[in-house]
Amino acid sequence: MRKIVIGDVQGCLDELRGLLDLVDFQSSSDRLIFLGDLVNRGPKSLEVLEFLYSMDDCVLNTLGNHDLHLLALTIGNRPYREKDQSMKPILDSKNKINLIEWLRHQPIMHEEPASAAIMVHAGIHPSWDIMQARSMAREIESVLQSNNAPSILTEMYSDQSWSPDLDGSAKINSIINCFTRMRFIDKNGVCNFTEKNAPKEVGDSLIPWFMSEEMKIKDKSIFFGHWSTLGDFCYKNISCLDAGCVWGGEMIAIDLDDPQKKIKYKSFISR
Ligand SMILES: [Mn+2]
Repeated sequence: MRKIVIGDVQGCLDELRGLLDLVDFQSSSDRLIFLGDLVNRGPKSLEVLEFLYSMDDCVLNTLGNHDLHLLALTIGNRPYREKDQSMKPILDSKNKINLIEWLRHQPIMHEEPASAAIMVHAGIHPSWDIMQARSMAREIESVLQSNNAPSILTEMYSDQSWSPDLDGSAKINSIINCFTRMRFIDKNGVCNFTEKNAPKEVGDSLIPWFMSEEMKIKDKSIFFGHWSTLGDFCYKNISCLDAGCVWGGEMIAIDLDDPQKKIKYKSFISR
């Protein structure tokens, strides 16, 4: 059984179908692991969700910030705004409840033990070891699937960084931010959620989370998306698979058995 990992889709259904053709995807024997941000900004968010929902038994998605934003608009109390318009067809869909329930039951972090691989949308805080990362992920997943989900989803819009002394909603917010929004940290491990550029355009005061000398998880491959300005990028055994398809770049897939080989599909969107 092949395990195929795919970077950010963001409503780019046509490119996703093109990429699946390129890798000769077979739903009867292959598994797809998405790195989050299935929806928003691109032209066909509803169609992407419907397509993946229809293949539920061979698909999983590590939740991204845009996926959580969709949950906040539907089961949370986040008000709809003009910039959410690419997700309006989902909000108006007759199938909304099924699609949203499917999405809210997806993991925050996924592991493939046979490949010693971890998948997350944005990152894992360098100070977390694997046991801590697992327990944080399970905590967020159980909250998202609980009756507390509406308030958590409504309150998650903060730039709360990770700190071991947090508790309550500040702790929940910080864990969600690390898994789904993190790019840079400072030398004290404090997350910066505003800088979105590539590392070479950013001063020395900020480093990518995965380059931290404090990085506790060293013996596993980590695959993440979210960082389109970083693009197709590897550092040691840590790989970014978001090459900004929705911004006119490419969508990337890898087979976990041969992760060095990137399969790329050019976006139909012009830059
Ligand atoms: Mn993202």
